[in-house]
Amino acid sequence: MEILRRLWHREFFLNNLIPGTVLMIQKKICMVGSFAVGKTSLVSRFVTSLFSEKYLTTVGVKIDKKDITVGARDMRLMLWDLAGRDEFQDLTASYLRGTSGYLLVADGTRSNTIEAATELQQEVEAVLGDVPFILVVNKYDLIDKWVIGESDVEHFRSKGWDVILTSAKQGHAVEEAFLTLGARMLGC
Ligand SMILES: Nc1nc2c(ncn2[C@@H]2O[C@H](COP(=O)(O)OP(=O)(O)OP(=O)(O)O)[C@@H](O)[C@H]2O)c(=O)[nH]1
Ligand SMILES: [Mg+2]
Repeated sequence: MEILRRLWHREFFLNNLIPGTVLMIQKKICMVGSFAVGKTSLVSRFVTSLFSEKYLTTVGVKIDKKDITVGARDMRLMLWDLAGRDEFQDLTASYLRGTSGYLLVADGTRSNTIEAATELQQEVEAVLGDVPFILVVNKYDLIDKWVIGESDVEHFRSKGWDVILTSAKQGHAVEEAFLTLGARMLGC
């Protein structure tokens, strides 16, 4: 019995010494927002540095992972890229289970997507409670066609929201959005 106990302690000790295994914090985050705002493109830019002009709508959910470092801490993000929706559905609630934070994505060229984001945020908060999220207004490369202006962004910032303007196409501020969410989930 004593030998077994010692062996167990040795295994536990070794496991905890291997970087990236037991000590790695893992967090599930969700991409939430209307259709075609660029949720999949943001994940793809962040994980593989690639972008495609082709629109392939997401069916159900696609899960990716990416390891990041926030401060001195390594963290594994499990990225749940949900199908676009303007309204909350029961399905969303089941996908959200266990989520530690989310990117609420809108398309700067379509005002209805920011309205949908505001409503979705309330619905998601009703399920998850007060977990960190970032409002991501995407397609910054099309700024000339944006209908979401400075005052709208200020409005959300004045509510205490983090707002980040991104372009999945050009890679602008995409990493910043995910890393900021990572930092918020660690309470930074
Ligand atoms: N110009 C520009 N186009 C973008 C950007 N991000 C995404 N797109 C385009 O917008 C379309 C939709 O992108 P997706 O990433 O599939 O959007 P989604 O939110 O995942 O869509 P659903 O899965 O249907 O909800 C595609 O044609 C992309 O190429 C961007 O930053 N700039
Ligand atoms: Mg998608």
